[in-house]
Amino acid sequence: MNDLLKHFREKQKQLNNEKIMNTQCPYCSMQCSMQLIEERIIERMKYKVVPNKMDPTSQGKLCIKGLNAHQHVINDKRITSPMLKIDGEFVKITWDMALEIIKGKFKSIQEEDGFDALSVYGGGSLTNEEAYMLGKFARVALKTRHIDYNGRFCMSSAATAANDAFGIDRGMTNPLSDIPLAKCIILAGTNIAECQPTIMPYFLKAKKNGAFIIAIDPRETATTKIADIHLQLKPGTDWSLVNGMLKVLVEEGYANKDFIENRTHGYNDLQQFLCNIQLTDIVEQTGIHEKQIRLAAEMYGKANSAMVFTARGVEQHVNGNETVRNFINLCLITGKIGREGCGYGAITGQGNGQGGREHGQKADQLPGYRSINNMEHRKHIASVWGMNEFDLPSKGVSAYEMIEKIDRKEITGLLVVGSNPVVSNPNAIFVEKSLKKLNFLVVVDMFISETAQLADLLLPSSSYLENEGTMTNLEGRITLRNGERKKPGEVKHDWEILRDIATILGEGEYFNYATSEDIFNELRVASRGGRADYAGVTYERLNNKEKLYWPCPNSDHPGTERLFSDQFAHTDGRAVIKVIATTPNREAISEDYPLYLTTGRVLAHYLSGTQTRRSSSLNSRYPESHIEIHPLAAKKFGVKDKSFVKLESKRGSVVVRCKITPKIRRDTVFVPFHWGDIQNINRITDPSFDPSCKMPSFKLCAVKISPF
Ligand SMILES: Nc1nc2c(c(=O)[nH]1)N[C@H]1C(S)=C(S)[C@@H](COP(=O)(O)OP(=O)(O)OC[C@H]3O[C@@H](n4cnc5c(=O)[nH]c(N)nc54)[C@H](O)[C@@H]3O)O[C@H]1N2
Ligand SMILES: Nc1nc2c(c(=O)[nH]1)N[C@H]1C(S)=C(S)[C@@H](COP(=O)(O)OP(=O)(O)OC[C@H]3O[C@@H](n4cnc5c(=O)[nH]c(N)nc54)[C@H](O)[C@@H]3O)O[C@H]1N2
Ligand code: SF4
Ligand SMILES: [Mo]
Repeated sequence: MNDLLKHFREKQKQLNNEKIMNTQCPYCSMQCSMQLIEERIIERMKYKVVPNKMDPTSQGKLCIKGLNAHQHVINDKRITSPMLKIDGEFVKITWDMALEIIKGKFKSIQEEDGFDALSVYGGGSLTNEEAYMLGKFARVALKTRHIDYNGRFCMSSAATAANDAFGIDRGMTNPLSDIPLAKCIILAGTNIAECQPTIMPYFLKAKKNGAFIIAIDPRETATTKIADIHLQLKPGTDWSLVNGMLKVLVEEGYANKDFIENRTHGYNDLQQFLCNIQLTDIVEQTGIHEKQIRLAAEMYGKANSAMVFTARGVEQHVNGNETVRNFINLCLITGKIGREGCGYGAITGQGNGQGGREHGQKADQLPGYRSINNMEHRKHIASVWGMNEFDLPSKGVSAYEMIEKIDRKEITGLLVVGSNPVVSNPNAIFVEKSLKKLNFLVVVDMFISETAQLADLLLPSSSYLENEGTMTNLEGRITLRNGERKKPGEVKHDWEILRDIATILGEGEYFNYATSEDIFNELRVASRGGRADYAGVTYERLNNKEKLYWPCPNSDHPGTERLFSDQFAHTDGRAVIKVIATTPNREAISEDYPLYLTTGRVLAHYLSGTQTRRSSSLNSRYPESHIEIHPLAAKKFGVKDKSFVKLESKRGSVVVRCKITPKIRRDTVFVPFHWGDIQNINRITDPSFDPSCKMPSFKLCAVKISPF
């Protein structure tokens, strides 16, 4: 640029009142970074989004959601002051009044119903600092055991499986840069093309390098299109399909004897079990041809390097944990883990899906991935928090179980921070009915979501553009998001709200933070020595653009890009192979309910849709929900393309637009879950859950369909 041009540009910036904000997308686990350029042209604001070419994860790419994320931030429906419900209407009040009301209500609930009658419900969009603080707030300021978060519905089965198999749970065991090095890739129940779009170039590069890609999904999606083989199985049968692949791998000599002997336990039992199962039974269970099972196994077995990825398609089932274990078995019996281009990844979902599950907003957990039932862990955290370990409450119950407790009036007060449970919990009609029984519901949000509509008190929270803090991406890499935009109106950051509530409850001394960095520095000490050790991560190192993956135990430590190179995280250094033999007890199809329903996402919307339905560019792409149904099933049940249809399960019904497509199995229908009210698909989903981790069966229930 010559000097004259530079001068013009500077003048233009001043005249136009241009503001450049560095930020990160608030949506998925890729956490793509970007600049938002806000320009005032006379009275109108103009926005331009520029991807960050230096971003080591997104490599200068953004998807449609990232490009339009700011639209919800500037939406005039944002709540900008506390609001109290009076005679069914929300009325603006001051923060002082709001805090006084909270103090009065919380104290009376504690006195009348006990400390555990108050509960806290968090989310994976919160920064690490806020997730950490929420856990501390529940235990220290409210003295309740009842805290859980939406990650229960997201990562819990994969987390349990990884902890049990490897001794540690970090979504991906390898950095993204390992993907192009893999010669075979399994994508099971993951629709990355719509859910983490900027990860796609890594897989396309792998394909260019000769990788054989195996996709496992009951539907053909933008992701399965890149696969060399698509196993379009019956929903909920992945565990069995993998048994077939394991059997072929063992019989064809692909088991890695050295690796099994030196680095694992449990192979002999698996080998014996596999001898006794028949591929013909697996073909029957899964609907996948034997030739395809053999081909998938052989391609995985003979590849020098290979990676296995799972996501919610295989995880959100009553046996999600076991299904993930079986996918991990593939890596363990072949020794394809802990090396370049070899590993496992549960592709995390929310922006801070990874960090949000490490620092204590889960019912059984303390910061640094510590356990609340472990005496040593309790002692460490109590000392960091400056309290007596015996005053730390014990383990609470999972998110949906908290709703059940609310229904039974064992919990009478609830604080929701960053979730919309009325849309995102299974069996939503029951959830809404239960929340209405609460004595006091406080919701902290940017909008009046379906859950916020039920609140007694609403507190306005800041957006991603305004709130500084760290997020941990799908690789386990910690990123620092700036918060350069001024908060509108009376809005506060979640951490400020929690600090102010703690203070009015008389517990302010434990929450004496002035910045998010103050909280992070305490988190570092709390996580020190834990499984998710952040002790060596500092704002300074992150600002200097160091690429830090946890564990990072001290400030000289470079962070851990690839896990399990020499040993696993169990005390004996070995991983555990497990036989997955049982048929899960899931809702079966019948004459009355003849179709399988599975649920998921579309590219333009995010989760319960609170944010993306308030973004004009995103909402115009998908203004309403739809059902994908096969042409033969549509004919059988007399439903027409583009018409409204009624979909019913034992629990309720929804009305959605019919989309006839040959891309889905004949026995299965698919509905996304981004809408509320009569289009809320969770009105009909099955709340049965995996006993080990309490993951509900979002991906499978029995339904019937009829014209509306
Ligand atoms: N656009 C968009 N992106 C998102 C999100 C969003 O809401 N919208 N949410 C974020 C979050 S929090 C998450 S957790 C992730 C979720 O990311 P994904 O898990 O990839 O998304 P889903 O669409 O829920 O499910 C993935 C696939 O599983 C398939 N599936 C359903 N049942 C089965 C089954 O029984 N077996 C197999 N093998 N596959 C099955 C579905 O057909 C679907 O294509 O996405 C993140 N990214
Ligand atoms: N049927 C079906 N149901 C599902 C799933 C499925 O696949 N199928 N997937 C499940 C999964 S994986 C997930 S992760 C859950 C997610 O479901 P939810 O927990 O409901 O997630 P969101 O829609 O992101 O809700 C976040 C709410 O918090 C607000 N919010 C966003 N950021 C912030 C913040 O920083 N602070 C505060 N205070 N508020 C904020 C948003 O405006 C929104 O109202 O849904 C689950 N439900
Ligand atoms: S939604 Fe995910 S892939 Fe898309 S821009 Fe945001 S972080 Fe990146
Ligand atoms: Mo999720």
